[in-house]
Amino acid sequence: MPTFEYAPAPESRAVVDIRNSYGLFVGGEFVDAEGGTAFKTVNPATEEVLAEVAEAGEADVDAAVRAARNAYTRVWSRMSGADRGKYLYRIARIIQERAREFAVLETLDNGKPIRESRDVDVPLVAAHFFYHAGWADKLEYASLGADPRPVGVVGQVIPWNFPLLMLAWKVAPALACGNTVVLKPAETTPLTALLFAEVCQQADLPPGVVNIVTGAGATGQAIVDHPGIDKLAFTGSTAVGKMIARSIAGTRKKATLELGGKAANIVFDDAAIDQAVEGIVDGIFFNQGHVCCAGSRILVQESIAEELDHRLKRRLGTLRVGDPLDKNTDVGAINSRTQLERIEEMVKVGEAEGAERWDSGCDLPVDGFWFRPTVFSNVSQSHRIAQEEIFGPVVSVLTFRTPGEAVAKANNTPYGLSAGIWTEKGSRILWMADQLRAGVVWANTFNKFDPTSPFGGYKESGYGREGGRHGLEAYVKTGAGE
Ligand code: TAP
Repeated sequence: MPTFEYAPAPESRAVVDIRNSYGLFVGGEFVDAEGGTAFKTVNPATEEVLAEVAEAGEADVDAAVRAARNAYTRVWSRMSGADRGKYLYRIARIIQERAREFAVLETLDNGKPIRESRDVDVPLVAAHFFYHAGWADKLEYASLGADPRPVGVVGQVIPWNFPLLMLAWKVAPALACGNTVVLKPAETTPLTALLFAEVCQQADLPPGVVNIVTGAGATGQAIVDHPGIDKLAFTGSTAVGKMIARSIAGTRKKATLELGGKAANIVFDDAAIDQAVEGIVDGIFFNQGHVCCAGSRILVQESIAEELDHRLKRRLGTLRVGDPLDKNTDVGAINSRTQLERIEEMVKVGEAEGAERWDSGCDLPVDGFWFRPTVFSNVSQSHRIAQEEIFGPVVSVLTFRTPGEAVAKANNTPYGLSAGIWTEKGSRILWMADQLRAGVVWANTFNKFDPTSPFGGYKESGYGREGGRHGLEAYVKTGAGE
């Protein structure tokens, strides 16, 4: 099908001022790492080195935990909820004021289209801080239990797919409840967290309330193992989540784990089919499919499978893959070479298993890390591409005949993070939502996020909830406890 030609509409990167090198943010200041080691962060769309970032070792993590403890004991846990709320409102407003800067920086460091960082990530980040600012002085009315009090110093480790948004999901509730934090962003996407550190300075947040230590897995492990951490909040892969659960077993540390997913997006024969196609596109090609709750398995009722296949592929032919800073771009760059290799490997596995591979055939830029929107059909339940997370722009299509079969297939995965249902029938939506073992079920939509709504998984997708009133629970202790 012919597609419209667009003139390029690149967002200017002049709005961001990236330093050559960054230190760690500890006790309200940027400091050098003790060992003096650093790593580079690159723009995945061009492979250009954006900056050098300090790598925190155990001594740096220890300094950050001590700064957080100091701030907790002396200032933050003693402050009234209303006063804590004022800081959170201030942070939210500064993020809104600097929204364009954050969006461009996120797109440069992560590879996601500017359309998404500008219209989804950054507005949701501000919304999370506004929402939790509102809770700060109302915790005793949140049905959390008697006398809700902060837990203490919280260690937070986040992934690269929504770098600033995952920071907001972690930092906003922790601070609202009176905790202080030591956060590690992912190695490939540290820059917006470091810009957030500047926002903390601009908001005059008391030093040590937020500490940001950059580094790779070993830095994350040092946070997990530090005896001064009272609670851990982790988002990332199920494999690392399991390691963390093992590391803290037998300690007094509390933890919430937000892990992987393999969501079913279920399309019934009475669904508005073009809307369902848009929902599928949003479900798996949003953020290059680097989404834990991505609708990576389409379950389509057999009678409309052929029509859906035709319409979906026609639609995918119109997706624009390329320069993430171009406002016309639908699908940006894969976040890293490592992730691209993982996707390529899983696609080879799918072909070897006998599934039928199709891709949109679009041109790809020469430099950087790219993958075409890809559809696998003739997939069966036992295929690895139907069971394992690919975390890229690749979707597997399976069919079903009855609602019962759809439920059985949707639930047949080690994960349980999200699911989608497309049907005109309200009673079927309610019945399905009741049967599906998924933390979030969307009906006639997909990938909708809101700070007021709890998010989290069942089974190997982890435990604990983030967002909404439920998300506060992990950040308080109640009753007569110590
Ligand atoms: P991971 O390798 O698990 O990395 C997540 C974070 O943990 C990163 O900051 C990582 O550091 C750090 N880390 C790695 N090894 C660690 C260790 N031994 N101890 C402590 N921290 C450690 O995941 P990823 O490949 O970056 O992200 C993709 C995965 O995250 C997918 O499976 C996806 O489903 C999942 N995810 C889940 C959600 C939710 S909400 N459930 C959201 C986003 C992503 P480095 O990156 O610097 O190595």
